[in-house]
Amino acid sequence: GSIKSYAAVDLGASSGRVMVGRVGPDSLELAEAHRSPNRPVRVPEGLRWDILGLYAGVLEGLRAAGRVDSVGIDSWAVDYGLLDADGALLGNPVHYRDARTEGVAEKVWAGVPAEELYAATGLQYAPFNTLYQLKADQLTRANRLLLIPDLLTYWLTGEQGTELTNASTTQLIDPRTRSWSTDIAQRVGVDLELFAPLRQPGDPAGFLRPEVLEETGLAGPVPVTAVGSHDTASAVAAVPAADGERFAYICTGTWSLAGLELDAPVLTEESRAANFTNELGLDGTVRYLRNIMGLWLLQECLRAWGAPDLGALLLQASKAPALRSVVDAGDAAFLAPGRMPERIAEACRNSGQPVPQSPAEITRCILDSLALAHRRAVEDAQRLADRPVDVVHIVGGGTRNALLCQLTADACGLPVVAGPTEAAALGNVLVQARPHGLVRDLADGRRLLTRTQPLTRYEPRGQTARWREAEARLAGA
Ligand code: ADP
Ligand code: LRH
Repeated sequence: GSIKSYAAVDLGASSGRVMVGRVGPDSLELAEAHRSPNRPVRVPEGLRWDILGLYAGVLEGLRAAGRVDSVGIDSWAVDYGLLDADGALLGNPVHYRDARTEGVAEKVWAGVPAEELYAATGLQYAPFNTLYQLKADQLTRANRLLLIPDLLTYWLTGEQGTELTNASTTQLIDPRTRSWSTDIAQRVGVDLELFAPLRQPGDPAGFLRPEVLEETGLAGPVPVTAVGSHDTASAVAAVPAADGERFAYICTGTWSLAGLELDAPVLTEESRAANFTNELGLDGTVRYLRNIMGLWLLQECLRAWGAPDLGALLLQASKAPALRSVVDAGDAAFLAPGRMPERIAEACRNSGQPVPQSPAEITRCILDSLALAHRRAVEDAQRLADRPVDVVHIVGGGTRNALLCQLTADACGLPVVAGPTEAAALGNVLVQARPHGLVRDLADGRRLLTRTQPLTRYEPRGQTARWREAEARLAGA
């Protein structure tokens, strides 16, 4: 028939899900087939992903999904599995929040200055960029590196590749040529032979192996399609912007990724100093954005408080005094897990602000701080790229947090359009629908989204002076 079904595997840092998208010429529906929490595991050697548990969840999800016309996988960026010469996984993939990369970047910069790295790759500095992780790893037995979605694709199909949007987070890609930076790789001493050949979103990535068909109860052949395998690339592809709209986006989940979609990278020294990244998007676009700690801050507090009811807590937070204390939600000091309520309290104390006490007060501090960081990123991006915007789109799990959306509208002084919640899965589905002629390109996919997805609009409440004051308070701290 003219309606096709696609399984979108979307692995976020907080949960892994398999969604089923049904796409017709003028319809798009998404349903959840399977979801399970993604819990990193701390073992004596460090923080690891439970990659076998995640893969088991993928198989369970495909079984629940039933007959589909193809499968696509996206996940968080930068992390990878290493394979030996026989293609077997060498140990559990290391979590990007693991401490092994401490001090590694400085060593790399001794050989290739940070300025040159940025000019060549356009990538923000983060301790976990694949490049730094590789310099921290023992690679003697490694024959192949597969980024997380490529690893799962390999397990499903037996075929190896390196999908481009996610490859752009390794710090080994030149965003102008959209290909490997052989110069940087050589100078930092990374062997590009470790990587499988580049794949473009939309490329075929093989078929489910017979064993996978058997385990999932599916009838073959079931093709796997390379999608924008970086979850943020898929999420940005599902920003429901109207034709010609001048928009900024914020992908909110464990992280907040806030910025602009551009057609060329911004590689200036000013952009580097502001720690903006140029990651690759669909159809030749660049995702020019800043990483903000995001709802991770709240997730970690909830974990410390024994998982209280989120809805009730957010209601209390909405009644707590506004902008009493703010912390720098862009600060990498919040990257590691553990003791989050205490760390937030310490940051408030050290900057001479009132120390939030109750969970409601701490939650309010986090949401005010996130909205403030959203404001700064949206303003900085417009200035650095010389591209003014009229509206901010929020997508991802944070769209379910109405307080965060309203505060972001207030802080930015711009209308916020919130939704879809499962943007990464929708972006994943829209790319799979391309080979079937149901979606032509980014703009076409966005037209379908604006017609089919429920969106909520938040108007700014005209309090920009208060946000400016909070911004100055943080800058002066
Ligand atoms: P990731 O893809 O990084 O795992 P998600 O996009 O799934 O993250 O977003 C997860 C976040 O969404 C949670 O940390 C939580 O703050 C928020 N969230 C999820 N459900 C709700 C809800 N019912 N109300 C408010 N916020 C929610
Ligand atoms: C969000 C995300 C983000 C990366 C981080 C490691 O899930 O992919 O874009 O910076 O994880």
